[in-house]
Amino acid sequence: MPEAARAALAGTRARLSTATRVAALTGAGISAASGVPTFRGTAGALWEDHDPAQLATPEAFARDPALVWRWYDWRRGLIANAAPNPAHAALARLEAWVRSVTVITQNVDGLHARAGSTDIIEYHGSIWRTRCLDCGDEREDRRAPLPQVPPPCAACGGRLRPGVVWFGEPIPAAAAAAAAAAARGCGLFLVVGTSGAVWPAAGLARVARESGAHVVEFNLERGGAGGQSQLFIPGDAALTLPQLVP
Ligand code: BJW
Ligand code: ZN
Repeated sequence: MPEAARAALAGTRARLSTATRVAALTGAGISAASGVPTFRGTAGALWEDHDPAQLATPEAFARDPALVWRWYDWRRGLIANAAPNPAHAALARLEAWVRSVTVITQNVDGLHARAGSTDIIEYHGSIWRTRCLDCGDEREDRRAPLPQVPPPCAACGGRLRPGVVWFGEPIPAAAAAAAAAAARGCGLFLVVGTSGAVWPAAGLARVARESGAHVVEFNLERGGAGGQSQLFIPGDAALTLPQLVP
C-alpha cells in the first residue's frame, strides 16, 4: 500500500478511536468482491447487451416488464449464491468498537445484513421485496430463481414489480429521513465503493461534511464523495476496510 494511503488509514483509525457515531454510505463497489456486478465502469459488464443503468428505470419496466424481471431474476440468483466479503464483515465488526454505526447502503443485495450489521438503511430498497401494482401488496420473496417470470402477485394475481427505487422515483421517506439524520449526526462518514453518480445519495457526504463530520472515501478511484472527502484510501474495499477494522 502506498505511503499516502497508509497515512490516510492511520488518520482514519485515530478518528475511529474517539468516534461515538459513524455512518457509512456504501455502493456497488463494496459487493464487487462478492461477485455482484457494479452498475458503471469497466467492471460493470453489460447484461444480454443491455446497460444496467438503462434497465433500472420505470420506463424500461413499462416497455418490457418481462425483460426487466429476467434481469432481476438473474441478479437474485447471483446474489443468493454470493456471500458477504471482508468489507461487509469489517463494517459489521465496527459495531464492537463504536457506539453507533449506521450503514446507508445503495445496494439492494442484503449482504450487509448477512454480514451482521444491525443498523442498515436500504436507500434504494431491496431486491428481495416485491410490490403489487394492482393491489399494493408488499412482501419479501427470497425465491431464486423465481418459478415464473414475471411473477404474479400472491394476493391478487396481479402485476408485481421489484421493491427497489428506480430513476425518477423518490427515495422512501423513512429511508431518506434516517439517512439524512445519520449523515448530520455522525463524527465520521465513510464513503465506500460508490461512483457518486446517483442523487440524492451522492449529496449525503456533503450533508455530513457540512455538519462537521470527517469524510473518508474507500474506492479504486477517488470521486464518490463528490469532492467532500478529507482522506482517500485507494484499493479494493475488501482489502482496505479490514485494515481499518482488523
Ligand atoms: C470499488 C470496487 C472495489 C468497484 N472496492 N470500490 C440531482 C439531484 C437529485 C436527483 C437528480 C439529480 N440529477 C439527476 C437526478 C435524478 C437521478 C440521478 O441521480 N441521476 C443521475 C444518473 C444523474 N436520481 C433519481 O432519479 C433518484 N430519485 C430522485 O431523485 O427522486 C426525486 C423525486 C422526488 C419526488 C418525486 C419523484 C422523484 C433515484 C435514484 C435510484 C437509483 N436506482 C439504482 C437502481 C436500484 C435498484 C437496482 O439495484 O436494480 O440504484 S441505479 C444504480 O445506481 C443503483 C445504485 O444503487 C446506484 C448507485 O450506483 P453505485 O452504487 O455508486 O455503483 P456504480 O456502479 O456507479 O459505482 C461503483 C463504484 O465502486 C465505482 O466508483 C468503482 O470505482 C467502485 N469499485 N470495485 C472499492 N472492489
Ligand atoms: Zn396484488
